[in-house]
Amino acid sequence: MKHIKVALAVGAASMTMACSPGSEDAESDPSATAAERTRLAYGNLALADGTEVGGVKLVAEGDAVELVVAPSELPEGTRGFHLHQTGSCEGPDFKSAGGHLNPLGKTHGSESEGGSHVGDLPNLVLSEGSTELQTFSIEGSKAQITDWIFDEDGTAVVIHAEPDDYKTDPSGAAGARIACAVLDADATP
Ligand SMILES: [Cu+2]
Ligand SMILES: [Zn+2]
Repeated sequence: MKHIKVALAVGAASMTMACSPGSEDAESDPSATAAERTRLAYGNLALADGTEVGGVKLVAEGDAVELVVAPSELPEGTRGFHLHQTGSCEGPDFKSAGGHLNPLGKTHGSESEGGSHVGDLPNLVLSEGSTELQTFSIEGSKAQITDWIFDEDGTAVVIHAEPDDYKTDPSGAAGARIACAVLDADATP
């Protein structure tokens, strides 16, 4: 009997040990990471001709809100990247998305004196064929940001042809709008 008890104890110990690497695996598994975060919205990124070029996902982790970009077949380059004030992506110019999301009435860009817009994000740097996820922090509390993003007319995510210079008001001199996604709280990837 004593031998059996020892064997059981060893068995239990090895099960516990087996669980530890298991939970580390879970942390590196993107779907498990997504489960720890709350998904607030999703949007399909489309070019002017309607071609889908990936997706964007708005997630909350505690009180922090992040925008995760999953590019797919986006042209390489360094590109202005913003939240725009209207959740509308009518091609080919995507003007329907309006200006940058700016609920606090600031000027454009982190290098401007009265900056920056809530919707101002760092340039999106894309290499050829990259599908690597890129994560951007949005400034503000979760309650504020969700109020701003899910206002009556919604919010869009826009990718531009040129880099944002982080100072030219109101658009960062980022040129044409080449891709757009509407953030939809009910959409799924
Ligand atoms: Cu923009
Ligand atoms: Zn701006």
